[in-house]
Amino acid sequence: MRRGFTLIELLVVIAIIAILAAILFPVFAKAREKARQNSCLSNQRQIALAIMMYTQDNDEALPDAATVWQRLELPPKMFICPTKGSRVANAYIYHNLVAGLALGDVKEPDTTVLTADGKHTATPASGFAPATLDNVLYDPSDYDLRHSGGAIASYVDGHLAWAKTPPVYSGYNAEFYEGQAITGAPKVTRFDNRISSVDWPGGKPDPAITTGAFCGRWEARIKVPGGTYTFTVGADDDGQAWVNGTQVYADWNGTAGGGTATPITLSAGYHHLRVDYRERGGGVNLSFSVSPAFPLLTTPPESVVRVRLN
Ligand SMILES: [Ca+2]
Ligand SMILES: [Ca+2]
Repeated sequence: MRRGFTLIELLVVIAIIAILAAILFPVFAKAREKARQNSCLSNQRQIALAIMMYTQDNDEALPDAATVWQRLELPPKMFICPTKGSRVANAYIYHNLVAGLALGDVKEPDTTVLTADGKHTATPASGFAPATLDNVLYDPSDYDLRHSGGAIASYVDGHLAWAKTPPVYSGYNAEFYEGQAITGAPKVTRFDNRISSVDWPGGKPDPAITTGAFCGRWEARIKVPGGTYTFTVGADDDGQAWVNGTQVYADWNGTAGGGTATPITLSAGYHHLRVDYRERGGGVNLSFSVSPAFPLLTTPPESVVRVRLN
């Protein structure tokens, strides 16, 4: 006798199919996102390459932020991230703090972002005028964390990586000297993300500095919006700061305290900053601030895990 499916059997089959679908759909969705991510990665690789080719023809200077996107002769589809959707004509951002720099001035090309997944319209923090160029990376809030909770970025050395929070260029060339004067060859040279004694275990900037009396010097090429700035070195003993050779903070009197800040008006663009610190002994306390603050000096140090993609 021919027998059809009972209602129960039919329901069981439907339930099994529903369960399988529930298990597999997220897998399919992830696979689709992975494919979109790969397409985005490939776009950014081409964009980074185009920027580097332009740089080579431009006396080794990176393009400026205002015109970078017009200069890249790439098909428009290269600027579309499939995850973001085709309505956004350019889903990428170019790092403002490397814009216009000579390649040789980028001290850590392997950790310095060139381009990244960005929000269509950059949103610099208030007060950072002149500011609102589209598709420019001003600060970490401009990253669009659209790929698995993170962003893909290209770096100045040519590699690409995914990170939850890609770093923003920020740092100083630091030198440390033993003794009370900044003379001769430094005992330690390194790259610091900020000027502060907070990270110094036992009050020593480096294990190579063994004496209680030592000096530190930090130098950076800073990029600022035009305005009047007040630089302050908080030092328990002595600190001083110079911008383009003009002293903007003075406290080199050999005793605790005693600093005077002289505000300086700076044009928009790049300036040279130098900060000196002298520690005579006892407590060690160093801080540095600029008012109004600007991104180079306020970005937190890079401590993010990056996943290299090429
Ligand atoms: Ca002093
Ligand atoms: Ca001291």
